[in-house]
Amino acid sequence: MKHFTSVGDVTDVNALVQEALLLKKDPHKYSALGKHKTLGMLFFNPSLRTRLSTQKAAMNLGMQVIVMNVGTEGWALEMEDGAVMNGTTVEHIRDAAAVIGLYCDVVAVRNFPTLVNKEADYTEQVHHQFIKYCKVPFISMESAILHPLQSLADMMTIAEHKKAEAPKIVLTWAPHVKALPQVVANSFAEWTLASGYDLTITHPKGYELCEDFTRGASIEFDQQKALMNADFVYVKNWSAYHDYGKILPVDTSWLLDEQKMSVTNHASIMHCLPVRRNVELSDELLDGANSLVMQQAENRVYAAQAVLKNMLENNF
Ligand code: SN0
Repeated sequence: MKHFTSVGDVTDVNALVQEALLLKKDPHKYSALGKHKTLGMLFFNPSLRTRLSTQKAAMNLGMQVIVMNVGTEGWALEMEDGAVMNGTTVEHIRDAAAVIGLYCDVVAVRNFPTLVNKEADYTEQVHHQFIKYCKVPFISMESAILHPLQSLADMMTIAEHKKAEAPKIVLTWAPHVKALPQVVANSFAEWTLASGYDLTITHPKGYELCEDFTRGASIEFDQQKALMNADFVYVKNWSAYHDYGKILPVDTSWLLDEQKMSVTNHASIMHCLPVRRNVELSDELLDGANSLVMQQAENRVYAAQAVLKNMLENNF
């Protein structure tokens, strides 16, 4: 693959999952592949797992890594082509990305949505400008709408823990104190469906996601009904997509507990982290025997490694 921005960049999702699982068994097998190749990681937003796991993945392949918090440490970047830059932006993405492309063999960027400008967010303007001007293979470390490295790690985790060929997977909305992106939910839906899994999405009315990512899933507004016989329950908050970026009033408690989970098929609990404990997910479930959150986090390394390996093999 040249770029990794969504499930659409992957020709065979299952093969990539299997490749990542093989790397997990022998992480240093390809430690010479990335010799003298540099990965540049650029962050407009905070990161813990994505930054450390992607850096570790690159190191396992023998790459060198440059990391920059461009959002706080770089010049204010202008994203609009043709802009007259007499305002607050200092450097055009055209110049900045071109320079970064000279220093790096692979460029990875994290840029969250504004949750204000739906149009700009859903066209992934910042990532597309980087791809256009840096000219080297590009990895999304979470865009305004998708988080493919997280979803690949989630597919690995499901593949490792599923007891049936066709498990029932439920994505449930969870409460939060803040307006969060739809990113993780969009991405999990598209990867789950592309993997051929059965997906039920449950959320309060008004929290419908963009159908481009959920077409093929069942939508159920009754959380308890959705949980019936579930094998995996993926928990995530998101703000409204249609009433863009808003937190809507919700009349029942959507916080999961052991009692609500009793109708599932001893379901595994998943969450991408970071998690607001006892707001999004209870301590009892997060720390319980069915929680897979640490396995998901561990798999982030091998998901990133599978993507980097594919890029190194196919572009240089
Ligand atoms: C991000 C999100 O997209 O939901 C990143 C998840 C990988 N999460 C947050 O921004 C959490 C912020 C908070 O205040 O809890």
